[in-house]
Amino acid sequence: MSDAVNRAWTMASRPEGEPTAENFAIKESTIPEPKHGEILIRTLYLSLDPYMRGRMRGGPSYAATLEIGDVMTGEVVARVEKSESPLFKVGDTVRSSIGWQEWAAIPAHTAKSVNPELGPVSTGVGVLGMPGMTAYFGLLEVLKPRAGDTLVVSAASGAVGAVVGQIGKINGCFVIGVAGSDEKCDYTVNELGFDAAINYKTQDVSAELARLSPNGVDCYFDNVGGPVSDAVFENLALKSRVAICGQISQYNAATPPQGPRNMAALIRTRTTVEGFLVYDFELQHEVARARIADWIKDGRIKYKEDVVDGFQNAPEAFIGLLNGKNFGKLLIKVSE
Ligand code: NAP
Ligand code: FER
Repeated sequence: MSDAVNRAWTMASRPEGEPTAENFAIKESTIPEPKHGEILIRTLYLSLDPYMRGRMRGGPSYAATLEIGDVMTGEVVARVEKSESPLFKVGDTVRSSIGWQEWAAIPAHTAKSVNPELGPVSTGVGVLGMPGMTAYFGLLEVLKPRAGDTLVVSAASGAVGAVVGQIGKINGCFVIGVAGSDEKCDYTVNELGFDAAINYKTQDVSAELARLSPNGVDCYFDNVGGPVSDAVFENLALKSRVAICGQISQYNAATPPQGPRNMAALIRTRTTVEGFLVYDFELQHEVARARIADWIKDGRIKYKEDVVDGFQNAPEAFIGLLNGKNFGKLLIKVSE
């Protein structure tokens, strides 16, 4: 890689169904010079997240969607290489939504500082970043679990799910994870301390939930939708709560999503279903970040990162994320 060239991944075409390599194209440009009030940053880690599939689709969203030729949306952890601002000095680590890009000159006030004392800087877009915040607020502010509640979380070994289950344990819940392989299930139970896990690819999720929690599921943190959610809906407890965090099983659907199919199940149980966005709680993120950092130091929260080396590998890794190939928070390591 030449240091004189900045590379960015753009959306070359809109995917129909599962994205393919042809939907992405590299665009090269010269590395910019920061103007007054700007900083030049170099990406260390690019965060790959499921929401990016939605940006490629177009249609209504809380955020602008991508047009053909636009740089792929994304947040990076980056190092300040040049500074024309008193806000940051060379060598500082920041977070910024510059997209899938190696370098950028940005207004310094738009960068968020990453505190290296809280943990490895990669965690700034992982357990201490957007996914960690999502887990914290979706669980504690949307589901509001009580000690003794049964909490089910789907995509349980992933960036969000792993944190949900562990905060559930800290709050005295009986935690059941649902994940797509035995290895991921074993990890949630043996490493993260979940009470049980169900492999939705090989087990009957509804029957397993009925066996593990005969009094029903009080809280369901839904990351996936589709058949896994159908199975959970069959097992809800009276006055249960469902937080709709994500519906990843539907993101590659070529046709509009079908279902949820068994809404009638919610009548008898008087269930509340609530969607949320991590940004709804933005003003409280710093408090959550500090608490999660403390729990990591105390050994009460563990995290796993799936680090793919090389900027050129971003599209392939992203396609894998939508298929369950990642095991832990997916990151691209872009530079040292
Ligand atoms: P992740 O769990 O680290 O990775 C995605 C995982 O989804 C895959 O590893 C795979 O795990 C699972 N998956 C893929 N296809 C599936 C399918 N058809 N059925 C069931 N599971 C499937 O990703 P994450 O970053 O933590 O995100 C998890 C969810 O949270 C996503 O739906 C995302 O959109 C959502 N989210 C929402 C917000 C918000 O503000 N509302 C913020 C962040 C994330 P398995 O191998 O276990 O299938
Ligand atoms: C996500 C899935 C969906 C996410 C945001 C959305 C921040 C928002 C969707 C919309 O605006 O329609 O993982 O993460």
